[in-house]
Amino acid sequence: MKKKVYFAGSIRGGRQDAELYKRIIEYIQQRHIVLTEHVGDLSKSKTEGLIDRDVAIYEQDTAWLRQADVVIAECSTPSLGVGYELAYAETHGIPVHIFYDKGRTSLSAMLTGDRYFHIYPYKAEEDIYPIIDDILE
Ligand code: 6IA
Repeated sequence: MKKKVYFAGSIRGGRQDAELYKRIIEYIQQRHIVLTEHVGDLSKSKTEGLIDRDVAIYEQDTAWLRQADVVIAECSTPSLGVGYELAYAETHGIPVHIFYDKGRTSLSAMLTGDRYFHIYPYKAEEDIYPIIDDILE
């Protein structure tokens, strides 16, 4: 069955992993629906947005989170927005799966210490995809 996936990745926290997000999103889209395709949109600048636009972004993203079957987050680049989304998903009972590159990131204890989250430290990008298959099967 097709699942609705909320993919979370850094935007204003820094766009250095945007290409990685794009590849993960495209992988998931082969069989499922990604509600947050813009997270992997390389043409969008991280500073884009005005305060009133930000209200619309917040309203849209939290509505998508409530509808999602699952949240998948790539957390190698720290992001306040992603951290907020993960806690929001937990509060709403949505399963949360978190990936990070253990060679370059030391994940916050607020994530690694929360037993609600499923956390996958990975060594190489190709390790991510079979785990995503298991999560979404
Ligand atoms: O604090 P951050 O900006 O790094 O937070 C990133 C997270 O918040 C992502 O997982 C998104 O779901 C959400 N988010 C942050 N900014 C936006 C946004 N900006 N649009 C949609 N979701 C957002 C509009 C322009 C953008 C495409 C560059």
